[in-house]
Amino acid sequence: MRTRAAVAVAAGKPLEIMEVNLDDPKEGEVLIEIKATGICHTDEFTLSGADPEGIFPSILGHEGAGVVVKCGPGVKTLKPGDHVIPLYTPECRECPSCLSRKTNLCTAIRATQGQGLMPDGTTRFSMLDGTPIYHYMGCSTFAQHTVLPEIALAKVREDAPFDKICYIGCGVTTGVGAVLNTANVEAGAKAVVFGLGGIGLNVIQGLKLAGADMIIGVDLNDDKKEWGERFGMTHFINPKSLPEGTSVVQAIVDMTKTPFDKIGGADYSFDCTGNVKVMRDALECTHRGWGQSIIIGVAPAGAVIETRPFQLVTGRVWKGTAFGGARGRTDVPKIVDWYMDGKIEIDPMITHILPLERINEGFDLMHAGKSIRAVVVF
Ligand code: NAD
Ligand code: AHE
Ligand code: ZN
Repeated sequence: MRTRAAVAVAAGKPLEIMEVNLDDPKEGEVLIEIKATGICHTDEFTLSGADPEGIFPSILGHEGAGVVVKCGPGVKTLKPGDHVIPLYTPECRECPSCLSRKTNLCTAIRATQGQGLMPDGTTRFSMLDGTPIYHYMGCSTFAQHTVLPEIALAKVREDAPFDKICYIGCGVTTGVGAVLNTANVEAGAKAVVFGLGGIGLNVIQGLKLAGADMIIGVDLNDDKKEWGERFGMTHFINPKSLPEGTSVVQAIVDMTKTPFDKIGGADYSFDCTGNVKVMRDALECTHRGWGQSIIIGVAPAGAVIETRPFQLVTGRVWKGTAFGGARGRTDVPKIVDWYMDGKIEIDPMITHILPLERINEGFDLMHAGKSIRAVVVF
């Protein structure tokens, strides 16, 4: 068939809207009509050329929601008409990782996914002249139709609006899950969130759910203060506004001291910037003996994190999380329920709705710090 897509033709170039060929789903695969897709900073990261796995031409997008159109041979758990959310972290329930119960990082198809291919090593998309177009994160939601393996689709309830629940395909689950699954934050905790964008605000929302007492937000953009407060942030720091000679680490340590605890430091911190210097601050502002820092941000090719090993010797813990530690087919339908039951918010974070033809404006809004999530509707 033919479908419409925003194609990443080369690193650093705007996406090009074009008709593309899409082959039928093969064994174990499913053809989806995408109804809505969010634009995540990770799409921008790959488009910029900073992703070591970036490959072009490709169809980016990994935060979608849609409807099953057609199932390939052997598909057992889905049928045409089902509402689904694509999963860049699939859940096969059979691989060593899934069976370990220690991680959500299913390894069934990770190798081909990273090469922009379906599990059989081929691509379903091509240009009208036959040039292959690569898949992205196994999802390619910047297309009106796409093909995914059955294990990379979460079936969700049919009364949930596509233009909101698409955000559960990455940002919401990543932020809320980092708090509840990865850090396992307890009531009364003091936490710091670095970067108050589409992920950081969901970390704040997760911290509120977990009953954290002190939620400090850090961002270079003062507009994010109001945004953080809207979801439960209790204190805001703009590192650029600190008095000369006061580091962001010192400011956080001072804010978290009490008459009883004169050491200070956050119980938990979360990096939602992808900046390795910020990651270091996020670790070093946590409490001696027990502080945990969770890396969510994705850093460019070649970037490395550093700290004095003494920071770890003295009990701080550095962790990372992908997709908030969520097992997609199991957890995503529950998060959709949380949204539909009013337990978590999504609507205010969807700041812009755009047609596919204007998708590049969504990237411009992100660069300008003017959007939380821009969502493309088909
Ligand atoms: P975003 O652009 O919406 O937000 C980033 C925020 O960080 C902005 O508010 C920006 O002002 C702020 N910021 C940038 N540099 C900063 C600095 N030095 N100090 C303080 N604040 C700073 O991006 P997003 O969609 O929220 O994504 C955030 C990061 O999370 C990206 O690196 C993205 O690739 C990554 N991500 C990771 C996962 C995962 O599973 N691990 C999932 C989704 C996104
Ligand atoms: N391709 C990059 C890594 C990108 C990355 O870390 N992606 C996260 C999800 S970001 C969603 O917005 C992830 O899921 N990582 C686990 C995995 O298996 O990719 C690189 O550096 O090579
Ligand atoms: Zn994402």
